[in-house]
Amino acid sequence: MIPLPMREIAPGAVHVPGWLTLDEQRHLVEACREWARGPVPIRHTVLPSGGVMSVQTVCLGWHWQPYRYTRVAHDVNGRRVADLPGWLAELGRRAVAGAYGHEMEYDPDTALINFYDGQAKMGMHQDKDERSDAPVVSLSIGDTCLFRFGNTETRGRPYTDVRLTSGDLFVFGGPSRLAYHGVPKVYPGTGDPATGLASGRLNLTLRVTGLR
Ligand code: MD3
Ligand code: FE
Repeated sequence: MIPLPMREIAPGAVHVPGWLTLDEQRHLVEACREWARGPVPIRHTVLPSGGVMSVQTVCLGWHWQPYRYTRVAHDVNGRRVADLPGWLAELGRRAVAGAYGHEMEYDPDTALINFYDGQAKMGMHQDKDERSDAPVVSLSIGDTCLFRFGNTETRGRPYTDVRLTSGDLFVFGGPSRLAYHGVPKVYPGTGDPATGLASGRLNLTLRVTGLR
């Protein structure tokens, strides 16, 4: 399939379709499988409201639990999360340079990896637990999803709906960093099993927490 051209959805929000090679996707799927096993296993995050997220999440570098980052996963098994490998931070730097068209300082210290089965989704939210305005890098692998990119004021309209497919890169920086966004739907059976993911969708986000 011929990838769509790169597109700036909103100031600082750049979609780069087909950015990851099939080999890179395979490597990331394999790595995610290993991280999902531990030291802090992948799980459905429980919200303070008592709700349970439908996506399953594993974290590197820092552990995210609503709504803070810690080194130790108190809400899972009390173990320290795995380090963020240097090669993944380097991939993040290449991603930002690829999307913005110039090299810049970018040193992500956490990765949040979400797995979506056919039913999973993510409601509209802002990511504001980080104390840094550095961009968020998002990498998608597996089934296509509907991604909803909103505005910084409300959960509702105006928003732009974008299909994210396997290998797509999205970088959210500048004024887009605090925009509401969500994943209303995944389309089961749309991924290429050659990635190593037989079903479902993986999303990796790289972030700078600003914590130490
Ligand atoms: C826009 N993940 O982990 S990735 C999340 O596909 C999250 O799993 C979704 O939202 C997913 O918080 C969407 C795209 C994304 C990620 C972070 C953002 C968009 C963003 C941060 C700020 C603005
Ligand atoms: Fe988010």
